[in-house]
Amino acid sequence: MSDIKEGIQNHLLELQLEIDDIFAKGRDSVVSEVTIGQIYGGMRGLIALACNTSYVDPYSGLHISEYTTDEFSDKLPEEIFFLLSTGKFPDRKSLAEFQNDLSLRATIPQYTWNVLRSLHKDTHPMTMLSLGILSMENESVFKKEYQKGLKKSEYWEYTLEDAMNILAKLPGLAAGIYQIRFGDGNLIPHDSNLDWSGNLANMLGISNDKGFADLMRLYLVLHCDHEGGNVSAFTSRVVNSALSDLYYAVSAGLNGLAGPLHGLANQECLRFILEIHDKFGDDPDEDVLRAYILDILNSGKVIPGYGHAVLRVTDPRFTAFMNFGEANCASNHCFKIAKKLFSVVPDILIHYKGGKVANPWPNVDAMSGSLLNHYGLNEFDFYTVLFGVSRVMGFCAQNILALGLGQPIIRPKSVTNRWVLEKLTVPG
Ligand code: FAM
Repeated sequence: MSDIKEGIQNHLLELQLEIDDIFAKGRDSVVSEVTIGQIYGGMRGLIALACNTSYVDPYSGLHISEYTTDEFSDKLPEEIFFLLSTGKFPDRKSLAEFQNDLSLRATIPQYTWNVLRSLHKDTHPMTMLSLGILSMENESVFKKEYQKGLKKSEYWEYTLEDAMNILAKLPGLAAGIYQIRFGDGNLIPHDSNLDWSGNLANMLGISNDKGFADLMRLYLVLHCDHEGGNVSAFTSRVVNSALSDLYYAVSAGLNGLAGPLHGLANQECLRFILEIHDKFGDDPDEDVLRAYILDILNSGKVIPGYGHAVLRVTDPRFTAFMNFGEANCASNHCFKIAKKLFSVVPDILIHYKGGKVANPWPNVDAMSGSLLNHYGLNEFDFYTVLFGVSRVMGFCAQNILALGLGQPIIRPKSVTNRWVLEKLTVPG
């Protein structure tokens, strides 16, 4: 048995013991009540899911297992996937075994390239990523084994197989999409001497600067997971809970990530920064910037990169990117503007609409695009693909653990307006 599989098996036993303890202490205890406002308001704040890969504390941000963003941001994505799915970092031997296994599975079938090359030239790269994964669904090991007859306790093992196959192909798939959509269509081959993010950096063929490979590593680490209730992770879990295999579930999650209020926000952020650069140059005066921000707000638009559904502080992932920028691209015009926005926007949002903005601080997207721009990755439409490559680690880990814990199909109850009105007029 591979070390990652053994690690997941042990982790599942620990998690199951915790759940047994929780159930023994109060299976019927109430931890959250739902208001009518929440029913009509995106279920915000409703505690209705368990997710053990990561959690987001409103004040200290993303934690994977018990590690804070600061404690894992210097790792490799492979180590992060190990942590997400086993609850522990791998030792050197387990990491090498895992990397080798991924390398052996990296080849992408020709029919996937045929599908991607046949699309309209304006197809969004996120559509291509989602379709690329879906095109390989026939390869699902889970599906084949399920058709032969699988025990419920074995579901996670074949889902792990699918996860390994999908993860292994992602850097090549993303880089190939970049070449087909924005380059000359020639694919740079996978190099088994490079690690996962190193391969992505190399196959994109944008920059030989070591800083670019370092940025890809950091990017793929910081976007990996954000607990279970966000649009993409939840979508992926709902789809997989019907035992649609991981290819369907990953593709579905990516479709959610493609929305402008979720993963697409990062491309909006850089567009916004470049607009500021066009209007006011490299070093805009803070008062000019303030007036510009107020104009945008008064026209009813949001300030990209600011605000969050859960966080109530500056996103530690933003801080990690800002530190990277200070060290590697402090003189870049976009980085300088992103930094200046950080000193101007929160104070405006705190007072805007009488304090209605729940979180006036920057999220991860406020900085990431400026760093990509520094290394010459200027095709905004591609940014969410990088986010997606990373976030697939979270989708895979969440689904493996949920199946391993025997979680059932997800099926909350919806109600009609008439039902709600009756409930209000006839309490109880
Ligand atoms: N600029 C202006 N107004 C904002 C705002 C911003 N950056 N963030 C929130 N608000 C407004 C929001 O529009 C709402 O106003 P209305 O009630 O009039 O519609 C009010 O403040 C309360 O919203 P909230 O409770 O603070 O935020 P939500 O939890 O509803 O939404 C976000 C969270 C992220 C969708 C929202 O802050 C936003 O639209 N931000 C800009 C887009 C963005 O940066 N998205 C990135 C999200 C990122 F984390 C990711 O998933 N990649």
